[in-house]
Amino acid sequence: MKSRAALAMEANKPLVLEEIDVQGPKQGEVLVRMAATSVCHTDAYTLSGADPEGLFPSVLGHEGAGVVQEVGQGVTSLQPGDHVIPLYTAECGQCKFCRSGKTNLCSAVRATQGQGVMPDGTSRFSLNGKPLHHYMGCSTFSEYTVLPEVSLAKVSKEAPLDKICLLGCGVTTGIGAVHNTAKVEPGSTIAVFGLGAIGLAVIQGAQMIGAERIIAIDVNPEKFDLARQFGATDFVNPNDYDDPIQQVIIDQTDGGVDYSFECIGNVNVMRSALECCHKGWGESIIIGVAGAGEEISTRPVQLVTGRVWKGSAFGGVKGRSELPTYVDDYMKGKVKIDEFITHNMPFEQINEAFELLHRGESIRTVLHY
Ligand code: NAD
Ligand code: AHE
Ligand code: ZN
Repeated sequence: MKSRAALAMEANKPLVLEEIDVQGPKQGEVLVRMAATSVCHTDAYTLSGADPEGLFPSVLGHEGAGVVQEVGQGVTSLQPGDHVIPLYTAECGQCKFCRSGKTNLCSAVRATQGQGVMPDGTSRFSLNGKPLHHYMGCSTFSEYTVLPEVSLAKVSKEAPLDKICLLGCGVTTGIGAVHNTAKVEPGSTIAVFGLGAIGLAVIQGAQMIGAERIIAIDVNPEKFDLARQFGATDFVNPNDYDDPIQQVIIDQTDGGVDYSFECIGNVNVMRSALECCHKGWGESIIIGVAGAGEEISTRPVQLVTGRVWKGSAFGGVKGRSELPTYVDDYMKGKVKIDEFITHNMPFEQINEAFELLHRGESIRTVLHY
């Protein structure tokens, strides 16, 4: 079938709108019509060429929601008409990772996903007979996309797809990092570096848990208003200080925070986020994604004296089992999503959505098919 799509033809160039060919679902696969997709900073990162797994030409996009059109042979858990959220972190329930009870990082389709193909090693997308790569197992920048069954969470049909698409990455990642990875306790003091959708979702998660002080840090002070609405109590612009930002936070918190979250993808800030944690128990969670070849460093004494460095992918959330509850919680008013959506546009304006994100003018732009 034909599908409207925005193609990443080469690094650092705008996406190109094309009508592509999409093959039907094979064994264990599902064809989905996306209703809406948003743009996460990770899409911009891969398009920039900094992602060691970035492939061109490809169909990017991983934060979407849609409706099942057709299922391939052997698919038992989904049927046409089901409402679904694509998962870049699949959940097969059977691999060593899924059975461990220690991680959400399923291994069922991760290797082929990173190679931009379906689990059988081939692509379902093509343009003029030439294959296009899939992306993060989702490729939500095509109206019709094909995913493995294990990469789809079935959710309530009551929920608006053009809102819950944000649960495909940003909102879930931030809330999950607080609840599952850090396991923040009520009364904690936390620092959040970077106030895009991820940082704001961390703030939301921390407020849900009853954190006492939530320090919001960004070099763009325009982000502070929204951070306050989500529950931040303190606001710091590193550019307002001569001291290193970790020292500023330590001075403001009687020795450091209980938990910090890096939501930018800057390895220097990752160091600051670790070092602003309290001696003896402070934990720093890396959520931001850094470019190829970049490395983190700190003095080992930072860890010897009790600080802990951790990372979080998709907030440690197991998508197929847990996302339906996030959707229900949104419908009950327990999880905020609408507040992240600063812009709505037709899908064809997707390059504008990237520009807004780069200029720091949007939190999330929802693109409607
Ligand atoms: P965003 O661009 O909307 O937000 C980033 C924020 O960081 C901006 O407000 C910007 O002003 C701020 N910032 C930039 N440099 C800064 C600095 N030196 N100090 C303080 N603030 C600074 O991005 P986003 O969509 O919220 O994504 C944030 C990061 O999280 C990206 O690296 C993205 O790839 C990553 N991410 C990771 C996961 C995961 O599962 N680990 C999931 C989603 C996104
Ligand atoms: N491709 C990059 C890794 C990128 C990365 O860390 N991705 C996050 C999700 S970002 C969503 O916006 C993630 O889930 N990582 C776990 C995984 O399995 O990749 C690289 O460096 O190769
Ligand atoms: Zn993302």
